[in-house]
Parts: sequence; C-alpha cells; structure tokens
Amino acid sequence: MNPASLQKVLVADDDAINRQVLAELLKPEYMVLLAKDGAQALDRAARHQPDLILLDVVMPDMDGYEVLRRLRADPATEDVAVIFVSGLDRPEDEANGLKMGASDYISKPFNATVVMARVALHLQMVRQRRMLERMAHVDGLTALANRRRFDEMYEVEFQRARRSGSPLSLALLDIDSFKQYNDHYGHPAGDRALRAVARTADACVRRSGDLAARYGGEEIVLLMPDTDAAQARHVTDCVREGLGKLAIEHAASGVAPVLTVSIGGATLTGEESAADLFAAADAHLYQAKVAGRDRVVWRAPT
Ligand code: GH3
Ligand code: MG
Ligand code: MG
Repeated sequence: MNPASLQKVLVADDDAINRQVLAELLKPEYMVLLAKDGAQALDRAARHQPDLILLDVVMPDMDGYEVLRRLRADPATEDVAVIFVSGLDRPEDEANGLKMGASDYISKPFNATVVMARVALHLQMVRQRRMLERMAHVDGLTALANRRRFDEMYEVEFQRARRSGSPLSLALLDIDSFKQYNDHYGHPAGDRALRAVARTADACVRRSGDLAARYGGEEIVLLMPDTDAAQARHVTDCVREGLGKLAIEHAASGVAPVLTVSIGGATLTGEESAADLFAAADAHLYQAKVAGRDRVVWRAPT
C-alpha cells in the first residue's frame, strides 16, 4: 500500500520497551508515531493528525487522562480516536477511561493479537466516520458540495473576510429555460445537463478556499474568498465560455440554440451582512434573467 494512504497511529507511553513492542507490532500495517510523555503526545497529535492514539494512562508529569482532556479541548485534535493502554486494570479504571471519551481500554500486559484486532476495528470506524462526514457534505447528483456545506463555509468565509478586510465574492448561477429542457429532452437528459454545468463550474473555481456548491434545483453558487469583483468575473466568464464550448443542444430554449446560464454576482464591499451579500447576488441574478438571460450581472447600478 502507498505509505501516504496508511493510517497513522500514535503510541504514547513513557516506557521505552512498551513503545517499542507496540511499534514493532503496528509497523507492518500502519504508519507509527511515538511519544514518550504527555507533552510530546499532544505536540505530535496536533502536528501529525493521527487517526488513532494508543495512550498510556500512568505517565509522569501529565497522565493519560489529562492528555485526553487536552486533546478534546483542542479543535485540531478533538475528534481523534483514543485507546487507553494501562496497567490499571480495575473495572473502575476502565469505566472511567471510557467515560472520559476514550474509544476503548486495553489492560497491560496486553495480548498482541487482541491489540491488533482492536486497533483495526477502531481504525475501520474512523474511516467509516470520515466517509459519512464527507457524504453529508456532497450533493448526490452533481458531486458538488451541497447546500449544507455551502451554508457552513459561507459563514466561515464571511467572518474571515470581515476580520481581515479581504474581498469575498459570491456568484449565483441558474440554468436558463431548464424547465423547457426537461420537458423537451426528458428528466434524465436534464440530470446529465445539470451534471455537465456542475463540472464546468467546478473546473473554474480552482483556488484553495473556492467552493462550487449546488444551492438547490438547477442553481449553483460559487463562493470565492480573497477574490475581488474583477477576479470573480474571470471565474464566471470561465463558466460561460466552458459551457459555450460544450454546446449542449437546447432546441426549446428561446434564449439560444444551446444550454445557457444566467449569473448574478456580488462582492463584499462595506458593512453589509452575509444575508445582504447573498441577497445582492440573488437580485443581480434576477436582473440577468430579466435582461434576457445568458449573461452575468455584477454590482450593476440599481
Ligand atoms: P429560467 O430561465 O427563468 O431560469 O427558467 P427555468 O425553466 O430554468 O426555471 P424554473 O425555476 O421555472 O424551472 C427550473 C427547472 O429546473 C424545473 C425543475 O424541474 C428543473 N430541475 C431542478 N432540479 C433538477 C434536477 O435535479 N434534475 C432535473 N433534470 N431538473 C431539475
Ligand atoms: Mg433556471
Ligand atoms: Mg431556478
């Protein structure tokens, strides 16, 4: 397997022999990181983002419970799966560890086969959880980000733009005469056309932090942080040109013989709220529709 795709396991134990035994055991299947005390465990966890931590409970300076508490308090590590590995084997110790948010509790001396089986199980759950998280943010038809993802990212990027004073641009794109397209070519063809528009839009937002999301029906929203109106116009021109090149026939359009889109855009300038900025983009989309469709309207004088 490609090392980049190996899951990462951090072993935190003050005892060198224990670290070594666990490392030897895990190395053939995982990428193993080691920490000899709590401070190092926190540092490595934040820096390397392991998928799972095998955490010794009894360590000098900072015990495993405290390490776990701090992991959960740091947004960078709050979700990491932790298995306590401990010489404390009373039921209360185990119950306490699980109550604190550990995924599992292994008593020392441990059995190698059991450790490996539990590690594999928890890593599988980590993979499944990540997959569900990803799916919860993706639109099933177009594979663009979905509305929920857009709402989250818009909030984050809007606040960031407010703090930093950097420009934030928003473009709302709506397919022209799409009802007629469905009526004329059928709903499955409509779905394919919508996917093609989505791919075209996605290919044009290439900067990190940019997001193309399906806002609803046949509407796509482009969120472009650190992008002023002129730069954003390049992106919307890219979408219109890309779609022009695809030249998807639309004999029932009334706008053009091919599928076209109307786009309304707005760039954060002053004191407007996130809702105001969105409303401005929406108003501009409406203006683009009224003015004949197949065009971009961006901060047109009102
Ligand atoms: P306009 O030029 O004003 O935008 O007209 P329009 O026909 O595109 O707009 P309208 O809002 O009247 O109709 C939108 C259509 O988009 C109707 C709906 O069936 C279609 N649509 C929305 N989502 C999907 C989808 O997921 N797949 C398909 N095939 N069609 C969809
Ligand atoms: Mg439409
Ligand atoms: Mg619409």
